[in-house]
Amino acid sequence: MTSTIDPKTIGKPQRPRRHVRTLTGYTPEKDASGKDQWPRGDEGVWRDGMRTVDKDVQAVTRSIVGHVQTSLARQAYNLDNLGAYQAAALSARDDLLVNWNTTQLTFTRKQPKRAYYLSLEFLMGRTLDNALLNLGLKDKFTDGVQKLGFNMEDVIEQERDAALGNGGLGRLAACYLDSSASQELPVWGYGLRYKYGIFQQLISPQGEQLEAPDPWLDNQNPWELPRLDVTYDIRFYGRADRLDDGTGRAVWHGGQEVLAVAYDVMIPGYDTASTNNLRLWESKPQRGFDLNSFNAGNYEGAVEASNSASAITSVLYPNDHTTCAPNRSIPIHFGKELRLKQQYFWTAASLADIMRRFKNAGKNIREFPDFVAIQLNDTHPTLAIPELMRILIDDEDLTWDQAWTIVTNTFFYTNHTVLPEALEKWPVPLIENVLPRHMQIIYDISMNGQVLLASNHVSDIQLTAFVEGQPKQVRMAHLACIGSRKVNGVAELHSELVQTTILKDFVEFEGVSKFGNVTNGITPRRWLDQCNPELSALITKTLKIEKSVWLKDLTKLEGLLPFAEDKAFRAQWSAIKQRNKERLAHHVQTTLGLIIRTDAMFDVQIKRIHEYKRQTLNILGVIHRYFALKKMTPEEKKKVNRRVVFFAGKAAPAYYIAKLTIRLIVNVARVINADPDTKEYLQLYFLPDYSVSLAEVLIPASDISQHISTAGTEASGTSNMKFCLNGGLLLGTVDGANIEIAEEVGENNVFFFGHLTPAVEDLRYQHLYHPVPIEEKCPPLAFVLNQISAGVFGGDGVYEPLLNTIRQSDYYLITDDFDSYIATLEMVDEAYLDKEEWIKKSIRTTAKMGKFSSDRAINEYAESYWNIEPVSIPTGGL
Ligand code: 26V
Repeated sequence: MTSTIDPKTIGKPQRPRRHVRTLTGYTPEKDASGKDQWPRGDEGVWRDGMRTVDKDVQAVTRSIVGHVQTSLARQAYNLDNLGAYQAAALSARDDLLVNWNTTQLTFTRKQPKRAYYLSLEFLMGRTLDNALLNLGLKDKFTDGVQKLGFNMEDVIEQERDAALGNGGLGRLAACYLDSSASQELPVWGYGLRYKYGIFQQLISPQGEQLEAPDPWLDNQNPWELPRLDVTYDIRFYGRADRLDDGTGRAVWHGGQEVLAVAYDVMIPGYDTASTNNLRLWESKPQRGFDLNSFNAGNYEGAVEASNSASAITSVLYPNDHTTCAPNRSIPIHFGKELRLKQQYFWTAASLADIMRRFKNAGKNIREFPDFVAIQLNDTHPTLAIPELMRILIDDEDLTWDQAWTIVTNTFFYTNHTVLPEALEKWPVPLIENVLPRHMQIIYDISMNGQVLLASNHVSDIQLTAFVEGQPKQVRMAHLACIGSRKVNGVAELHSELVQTTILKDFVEFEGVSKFGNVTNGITPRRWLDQCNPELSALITKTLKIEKSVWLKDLTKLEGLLPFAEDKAFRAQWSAIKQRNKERLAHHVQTTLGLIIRTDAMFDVQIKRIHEYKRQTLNILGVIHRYFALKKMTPEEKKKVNRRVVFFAGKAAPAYYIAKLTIRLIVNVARVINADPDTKEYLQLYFLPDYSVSLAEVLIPASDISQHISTAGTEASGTSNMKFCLNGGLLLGTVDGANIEIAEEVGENNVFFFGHLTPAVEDLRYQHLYHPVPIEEKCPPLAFVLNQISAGVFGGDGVYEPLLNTIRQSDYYLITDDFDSYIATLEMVDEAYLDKEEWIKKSIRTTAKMGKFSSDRAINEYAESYWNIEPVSIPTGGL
């Protein structure tokens, strides 16, 4: 599949065409002279001097109209969908604000222990629909908007995704915020307010991925509250002079100072007034421009410093990779000074803010860990460890030991990958230059670790925050581990791998009790109720309990199990899947102009494009199927299961092999979809610009989804949970959370294939030292590779580097898993042909997904790690 792209539009924000019209259904009151009296901004939510808790449809329309007039300064007579969205969002925001204020005031009064989730990524997606669901105002707004002459779905579609993340790690942070607020837990998120989120992906007619900026803030963002009064000065470079008074303190001075400005995003809980905060920092120059340079006539020099300050939060870094094979990888962070500055800017501003809040409460500094828990989302915020040491020693006059006790009782570290090329390492000279005081502290932490080691008679392990090499580098996972109270992975297998591979030495040194597991989760509000409203309604009707009950206790879904045996229920279940397929087909037709058949199995793989996730295995399987179909007689074809295969996902801009994979998919699609012999039985689509919003349309439509990473490489995966929750079956390897999903839903309801984790290392060794030609090892795969090389899908040799990754070291074991993959795909076909059995599997799968609610996961963090408790928030304001 290709989309036609006008090169002139690349890089330009996509603007919806405006259809201007008049607001209907609202008659303004008249004043004494007979003039129309339009309501103002927040009027709609106030009545008789009291804020109305039970906002009715009339109040909703009144408030929306008010915002059109005053906040947007637009005429009620000519409004487009975008204006209607903005006004509706501002109206919902009024309600959020009241709850948010109440929540924050309650925290300030009650002073509970709080947790802070530090994440460089929050992949929030759209907010309006979620805010209305959580506020319980969805129906009223839908009616109200309709009364005003608009359609709620169209209005919701106007919102741009807040795409401040790369993938799973960022979306997990967003799900955790939703669950924290829903569980009434005092948790704040801290991140960066990137001017540009993850790049927009365009696909050229040749199938190349092109990147364009994501100007998500171009339309005013109604969900953020600028806090121009909440600012901190953040220092870079300069000098750190140790004081020779025996205290170990130092003075850090000179260099560059940048201003951090806070923007707050309200995070409403579901069915509660509890509304938490996500604080995002923007970088700004301390002064508009440098007056000395300006006065000397050097205007360019005058704005240079200001540009360099603003650059810090200008763009989200794509999860990048080198073009080298992972076993020959070079450190990805070499020279990425701006990324280091982002990390420090964000952790320093967040810690300063946390410290200010703590001090305002009037507590003794020694009590810090009794009131503050800080979760490090991967190693990105690890600089918070030396930064807190710096604050405690240099500013608060504590001794090293006192400071270290506080630090190691405050931080918690979650690891999200064991892939060697994704582990952060920073060159020592770079840190020394940008953060001289922190480098001193990191050296001291390392040295203390060595001393402790020696005193524990541990001699043969390399426990240090550093690796040797030129230049020396700091291994951030080691620093995060040594400075934290607890360390966890994100699924059982992965947590085990963390302990036996990258942090093995620390387990020996610090004891196994420091290490744990919290299996990831997803919020059922967005990933079932919002994205699949029909299924949600059927579940509510069937369970005969309030929606708000099972959405807060997802294990209640087990009540669906007996209905798998009920034929009429199965018919309803399957009709909903069918309508979701049609909804997806409609979406593809309106956005890309492509017609998709819906009388087929929908087979979906949507995630970042990466060798370890093995989109290659999937596309090679599709090609294999294509040639098998071409060989069939018309009679044989009649028995075939029809499949529509969907791919979506972005490749890191510098990841050459991943981009080639996209190109291959697009060009295979071009050939297959046009082939009259096969197109009735097999269709293939690459949907460009994967996003949270696109996932919300794709997931409910899927019959089967693919999670086929090389065993041991996918830490958890969370889209696997989303598909299964929506009654899609899982085709996967024995990896990450797939394993726990199978444990819950039963192995007979998932399709597993491939080698297991313990075999991987041996197989890689054999590839290198005892290679067997593919023709011998796996003839069907050899045939597929040869067809690609022969140019059946065009490309003129362009795919060779991709094919060579398989023909040569085959690091991700395509040649080892291909046969069992194909055999399992055939089992899937066979299973799908038995419709009734398939639907039973689908119902049982949904019914057993309770464990994977992010409410369960966040409660595990709250209880076993952070030691925080829920705080109930009164409704309707204080
Ligand atoms: C690394 C880098 C390095 C270059 C700059 C940008 C960047 C951004 C992120 C990362 C780390 C990526 C680790 C990650 O995303 N892990 C995923 O985490 C999910 C949530 O736990 C999990 O479900 C996925 O399996 C895991 O791959």
